Amino acid sequence: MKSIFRRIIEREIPAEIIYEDDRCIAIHDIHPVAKVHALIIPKKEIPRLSEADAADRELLGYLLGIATIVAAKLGIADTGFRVVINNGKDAGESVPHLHLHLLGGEPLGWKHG
Ligand code: DGP
Repeated sequence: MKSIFRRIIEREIPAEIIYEDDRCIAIHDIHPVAKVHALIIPKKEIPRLSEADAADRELLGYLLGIATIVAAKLGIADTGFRVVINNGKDAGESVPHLHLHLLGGEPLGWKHG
């Protein structure tokens, strides 16, 4: 079965697209937990970070670079932002298609800091 993000990439279901290239897509999260909450999603379907292999390392770095571009596009590059990957049950991962959360637009709490 296709992941929800695969369906967004293939335009089977709508999303607010912020950025797209041949390797990834960035969309607004449907359930934002911060004033600005975007998702950076690789088109390659890696279930989660712990299942990325050595050949995916360049892509992982690429996604971080795109996160900074998306932060700039959303106007949060100067005020600050956070990039998060939820991996597995304890992290609250709910979509098994790797994605980066980009959070900002307001001061962010840090319970585990
Ligand atoms: P995670 O818990 O790290 O697996 O995050 C999955 C995120 O995906 C969650 O913040 C909500 C978001 N999400 C789930 N379904 C959709 C959708 O159909 N559209 C959009 N834009 N976001 C979605």
